[in-house]
Amino acid sequence: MSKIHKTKAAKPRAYLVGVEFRNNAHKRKAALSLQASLEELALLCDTAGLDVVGQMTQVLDSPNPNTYIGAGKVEELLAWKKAEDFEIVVFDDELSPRHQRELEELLGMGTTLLDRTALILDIFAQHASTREGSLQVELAQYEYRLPRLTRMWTHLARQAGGGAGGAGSGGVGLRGPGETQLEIDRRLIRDRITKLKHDLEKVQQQRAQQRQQRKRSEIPVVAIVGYTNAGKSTLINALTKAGVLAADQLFATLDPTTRRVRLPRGHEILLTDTVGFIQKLPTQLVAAFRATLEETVEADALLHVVDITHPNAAEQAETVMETLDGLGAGNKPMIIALNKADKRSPERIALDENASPEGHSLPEASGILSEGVPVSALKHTGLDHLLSEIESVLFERLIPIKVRLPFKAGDLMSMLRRAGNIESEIPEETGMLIEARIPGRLLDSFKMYLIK
Ligand SMILES: Nc1nc2c(ncn2[C@@H]2O[C@H](COP(=O)(O)OP(=O)(O)OP(=O)(O)O)[C@@H](O)[C@H]2O)c(=O)[nH]1
Ligand SMILES: [Mg+2]
Repeated sequence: MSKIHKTKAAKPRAYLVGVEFRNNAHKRKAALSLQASLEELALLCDTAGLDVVGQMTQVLDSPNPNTYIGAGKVEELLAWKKAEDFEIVVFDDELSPRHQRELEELLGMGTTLLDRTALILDIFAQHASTREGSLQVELAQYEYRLPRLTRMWTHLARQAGGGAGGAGSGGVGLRGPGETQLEIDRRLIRDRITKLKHDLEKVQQQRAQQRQQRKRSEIPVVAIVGYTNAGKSTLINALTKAGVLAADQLFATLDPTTRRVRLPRGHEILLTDTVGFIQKLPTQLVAAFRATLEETVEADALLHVVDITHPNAAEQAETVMETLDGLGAGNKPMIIALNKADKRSPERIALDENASPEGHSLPEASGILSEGVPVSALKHTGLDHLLSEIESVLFERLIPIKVRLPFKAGDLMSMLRRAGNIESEIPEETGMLIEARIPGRLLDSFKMYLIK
């Protein structure tokens, strides 16, 4: 195919590279197989507007110190570049700054090298719609780029300078004695990072205040969590007419939306839809999105939405649980929605039941999924059952707890007497050792003092 036929509207052509390590130290933590992970990478490319034209894989003991993949594989990659005429190469794992540099040099100008992290950051940048969202993504992007800054990226530094308090008007007169352009670029980016953090802090104070108000209103907050594209936004729309964008894209939602929902037996909750998770979620993103993720961390309970029709539903649920643990939200009361039940035709279920263990992962294989409520957010089925389950977890079913409450926590003591069942109280020097049963919505209030 000749370049002459390419129009401006043609999507950039991308080629994927995935590596599996035999050596345990380099093994991926995520449970997905190499092929499943590359399929997900292709979806990420699709969401980012890239056209995937091919992929290569390699099994290695450990990464090549210079080029990540072996020298022979680099040759093969260059040959494919000639044959397929792609302008972007995407690695499925995060490349170190050194690997990035070496590979960029070998690929030459005119080929952009991305890794999974850069791709996810790019999608977030495209989808950010609020000021807070944009600030958070920009911060994550600069944190990612700073150690990887090469001459190729000096234009980015100039953009960064533009926002750093007027310091960036061409950089003329800024150059200190003996400072190279690269050093100036690094400094401008560091300045920009400082400024972004400062701006974010201000925006986030507001959010924290709103959350505080919600807490005081005593209406329990349920955060919808789940793998990206599981149907979280479709579900909040079905339950509340929230009007959140739902799309067959990864990371369609970045900014939290909260709506009030009345449960079947009359209790009320606040339901929050927020950003989804994915395996190998970039650490810079988790750090930058701390405020957004607080919505999840501070919730009274979690509604975990699983796309039960996905071949890797169990691994995805596992990834979500791991991410929640990492955020310190792993022990909250959880209601599981097995979504897209409308897609599970009888044939499909039969297929799943005969699947080999490493082929289609049976969702049932993952313990938590056996307790889920089948729903279809799209067709509005199972929703009453789901709401009823939420109501019972938050308000009706009692959870046994053991807490050491200091005397100064008198408000919690009276909360226990009012809404819980106290089973034993043992006075100690500084407080009370208490065994009680409480409704799930109160668990979060006691987490500081929890023994069991
Ligand atoms: N068949 C079927 N499709 C669904 C269902 N729920 C959601 N979908 C589709 O799944 C895709 C993703 O839905 P979203 O609601 O945007 O998913 P999300 O979890 O909010 O995804 P992100 O915000 O991108 O992380 C959309 O194309 C929805 O139409 C369902 O119950 N059945
Ligand atoms: Mg969404």
